[in-house]
Amino acid sequence: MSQKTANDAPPKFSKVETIKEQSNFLRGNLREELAAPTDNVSEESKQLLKFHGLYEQDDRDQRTPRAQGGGKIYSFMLRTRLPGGVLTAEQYLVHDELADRFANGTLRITTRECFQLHGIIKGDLKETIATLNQALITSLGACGDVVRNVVCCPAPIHDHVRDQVLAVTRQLSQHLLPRTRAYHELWIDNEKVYDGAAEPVAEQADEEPIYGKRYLPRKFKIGLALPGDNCVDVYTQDVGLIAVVEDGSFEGFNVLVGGGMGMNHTKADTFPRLGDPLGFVRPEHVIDVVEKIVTVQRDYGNRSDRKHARLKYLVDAWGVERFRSEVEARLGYSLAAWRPIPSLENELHLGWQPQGDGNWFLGISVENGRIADTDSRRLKQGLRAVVQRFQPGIRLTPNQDILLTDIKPADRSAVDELLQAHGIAPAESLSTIQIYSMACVALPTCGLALAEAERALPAVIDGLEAEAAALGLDRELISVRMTGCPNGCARPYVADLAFVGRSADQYMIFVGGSSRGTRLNTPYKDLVPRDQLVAEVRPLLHYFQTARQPGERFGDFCQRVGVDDLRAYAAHFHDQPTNQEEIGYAYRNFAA
Ligand code: SRM
Ligand code: SF4
Repeated sequence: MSQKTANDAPPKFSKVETIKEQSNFLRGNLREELAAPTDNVSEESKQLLKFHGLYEQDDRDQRTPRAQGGGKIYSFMLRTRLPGGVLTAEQYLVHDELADRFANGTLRITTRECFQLHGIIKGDLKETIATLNQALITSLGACGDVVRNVVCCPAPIHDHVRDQVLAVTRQLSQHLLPRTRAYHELWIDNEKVYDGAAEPVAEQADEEPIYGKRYLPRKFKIGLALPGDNCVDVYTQDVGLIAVVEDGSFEGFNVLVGGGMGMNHTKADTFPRLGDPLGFVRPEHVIDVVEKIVTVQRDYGNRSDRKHARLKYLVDAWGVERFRSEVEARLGYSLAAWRPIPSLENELHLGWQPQGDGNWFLGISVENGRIADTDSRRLKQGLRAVVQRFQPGIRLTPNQDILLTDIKPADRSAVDELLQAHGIAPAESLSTIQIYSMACVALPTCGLALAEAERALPAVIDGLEAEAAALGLDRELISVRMTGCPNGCARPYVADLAFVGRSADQYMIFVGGSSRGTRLNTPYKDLVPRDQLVAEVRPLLHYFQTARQPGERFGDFCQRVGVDDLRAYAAHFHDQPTNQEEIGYAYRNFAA
C-alpha cells in the first residue's frame, strides 16, 4: 500500500516507523532479548513489546540519584485487552493471582476498561502471559500503533440495544486485531491459543490486511456510547459511535471522528480535540465504515512526527468534509446524515441495579482504579472473596470502577456483608466529588509523568469535599480529573475541573468542561503547587454557590461566566473573609 501525507509531500519516516517495518511483523530481536540475562531490552524491542501489551518501566521511587549513577530497577507493565471491559469470574481470579505472584500485588483498572499489572520482571513475562492465555485473555494490541481496547458501556442491563452494542464492540475488536503470529510464537511457543477473537478464527498468517507492515502511524481508539449514556467519553475517541434508537428500534450509529486528548504544554500545535460528526451508519455497515476510517489514517496519518500522528490532526488539517469524502470513496457509497439523539450523561453505574433478567449487578467505586489492600480497606481481598464465593461476571468501567454482575437477589445481602467485612464502603456513602473523580497512574511507574496523580488526588479530593460540604455543594456533580502530565490519560480536558501535571508538584488548573463529556475545558491557572490546588478552587466554588443559575452545574457555570470573570472574582475573593455568612457579601461586592 502506498504511503501518503496530508499535503502529498514525500514522506520522511520517524525512527519508530523503521522499527515497525523491519520487525517482521512485530518479532524483531524479541526472542533473543527476552532470553538474554538482562533486566531490560533495547530501544527497538521496547517499541515492539508495546504491541504485545508490554511497557518497559522502572520504579521512579527507587532510582538512585544521578550523582550516584542514576541507576534504574527495570520491570514491565502488562495491559490485558478486555473488549467492553468484560471478564468472567475465573479470568478475574487469574489476574488477581498473577498480581501477587509476578507483579506488585495490585491490579489497576484503566480508563479504557483494561487491567494493568505493574512491576513484572523480564524473566516472569512469559509465564504471566501464558497463564493469562490459558484463561482466554490476550494482551496483543493492548498497546502500540494499532486499534486499542474497544470500549463500550459496561452496564449489564439486558436490552436489545445494549446487547447489540456489545456485539459490535466485540466484532470491531476482533476485526481490527493484529493478525501476526509473533505473539503466539513468543509467548505461547506457537501453540494455537486465544487471540482475542470471540469465535475461533482461521489459522493466522503473517500478513496484516488492514494494517500493513508498518501498522498505524499511532495508537487508535474506538468507543461506543448508548443513547443518553456517555460513560465512554465518546467525543474523546479517534472514532466514537453513538447508538441511535428511534421508536424503540435500534437503527445504527452516529459516527464521530478525530477526538483525542494528548497535548504538550510547550507545543501550541498539539491540542485536545472533540470528535466531529461524520454521519450515520446502519449496524450491518459499521465494521466496514470503521475499517475504512482506519485505513484513511493508515495511508494519510503523519508518519514523520509522532506528536502529530493521531487521527485528530489529520481530521483537523483536512476538515471533516474532505475526510468524509475520502472515507466514502473507499466505501463506494455516501454516509447518511447524523441523526438527532438525546443529550448525554456520564453514567457511573454504581450501587445495586437490576439487570432486567431477574438478577442484579453491583457497581463498586474503586479510587483511581487501584485494586489494593490497605489496613482499613482490603479491596483486593474483599473482591477476591466475593468472586470466589458468588462467581459473578465482572465488568470494568471507563471511570475506573468495577461491576459485579449476575448476582441473584437472594445473595445481595451476603455480598454486602462480605464487602463490608473488608472495609469496602458502598458507593452511596461516598461523596459525589469522590465517585466522579479519576487520576491516571503517573508516578512511580509512568516514565512520562511530570507530577503525581493517582497518589496525590485522594488528598486533594478530601480538601475539595470539605470545601463543597461547607458550601452545601456536597451532592453537586463535579467531575474532577488529575493527570501527571498533559498526555491526558484520565481524559482531563472534558472534566468540569482538571489538574494537569506541569512540573514536579505543580499543575495547570482547567475549568469549564462538561461532566457529560461533550465540551473541552479551558486553562484557568498555571504552575499551581499541589498544596495550593484546593485553595485555588475555593473561590470558584464560592462564586458558583452564589451566582449559579437554577440547576446549573459547576462546569457549565464556569464556562458561562468565563475564565476572566472567574479570575477577577478569585482575585477579589482572596482579599475577603471566607466565612460562610460573608460569601454573599463577597459576591455582592465583586458584582458591584
Ligand atoms: Fe495513556 C501513554 C497509562 C488511557 C493518552 N498512558 C501512556 C503510558 C503508557 C506511558 C508511556 O507511554 O510510557 C502510561 C502508562 C502508565 C503506567 O505506569 O501504567 C499510560 N493511559 C494510561 C492508563 C493506564 C491511565 C489510567 O490511569 O487508566 C490508561 C490505559 C488505557 C488502556 O487500557 O488502554 C490510559 N491514555 C489514555 C487515554 C484515555 C483513553 O484512551 O480513553 C488517553 C487520552 C486519549 C487519547 O489517546 O488521546 C491517553 N497515553 C496517552 C498519551 C498521549 C497520546 C497523544 O495522542 O498524544 C500517551 C503518550 C504517548 O502515546 O506518546 C500515553
Ligand atoms: Fe503517564 Fe501522563 Fe498518562 Fe499520566 S497522563 S499515565 S503521567 S502519560
